[in-house]
Amino acid sequence: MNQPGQGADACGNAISVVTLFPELVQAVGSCGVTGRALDKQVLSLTTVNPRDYTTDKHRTVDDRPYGGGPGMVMLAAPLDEAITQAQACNAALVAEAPVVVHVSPQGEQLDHNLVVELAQCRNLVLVSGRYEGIDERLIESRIDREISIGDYVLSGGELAAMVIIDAIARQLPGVLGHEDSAAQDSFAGSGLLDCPHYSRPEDYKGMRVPAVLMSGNHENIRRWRHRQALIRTAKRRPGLIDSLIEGQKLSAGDRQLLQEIQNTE
Ligand code: 4HQ
Repeated sequence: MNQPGQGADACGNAISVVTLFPELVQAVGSCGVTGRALDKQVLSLTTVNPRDYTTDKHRTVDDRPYGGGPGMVMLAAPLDEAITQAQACNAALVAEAPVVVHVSPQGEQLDHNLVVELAQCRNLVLVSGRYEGIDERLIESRIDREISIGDYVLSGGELAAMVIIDAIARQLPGVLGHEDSAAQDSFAGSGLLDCPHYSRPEDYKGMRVPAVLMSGNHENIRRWRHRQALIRTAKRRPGLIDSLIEGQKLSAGDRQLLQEIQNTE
């Protein structure tokens, strides 16, 4: 399907989003890190509107739910055609088989590990619904995986798709500079929350920058930042610490440090 020299290597990761609001989704590609990923062609972002795959005069994409109740359901047929088109868009750019994801509160919850996994998938179709959701038969027949960005309800899947796209983009090689590489992100290396950050001025309304950060002693600075990350994670997200201990991801030194922190409270 792909010409030699084209396809996977030339085009990086291909993401195509099935959405009734393509301009909303395209906005994620118009600035910042995600914009740079498109400019550098390590990412391609296309949108397919299911409304363009309707056959009736009113271009109907939704209808009332069988069994009654409030709201509308997105019809299977236009989505079916739109997914096929989205797969064709990606296939023109990458050789890898597509993974079709439905963004939905019923899906598995997004976290750093899932983002890394999705970033390794070169061919992603994100299906973003509106109204009460999409016909279950479309999910059964066309969706490989359902992903949620959290336990709350959005008015549509577009923002969830954009969250996923943004998180993937910063994992792609060459998108972030060396300084702020994704490997240095909170979660990535250590699985801990990030340490606090400071910039000029040294004194802001009487609040001073911690002296260690002004010391020029890089080993002390590294240790202080790591300690801060541990303290914050233990205080704010004790569950994260528990899973790190369970997965044997904390060094003896870190566990010792946590003991000390607990004892000094
Ligand atoms: N949606 N994580 C689309 C969400 C959601 C979430 C609500 C998805 C409405 C139609 N998606 N339906 N949370 O709230 O992914």
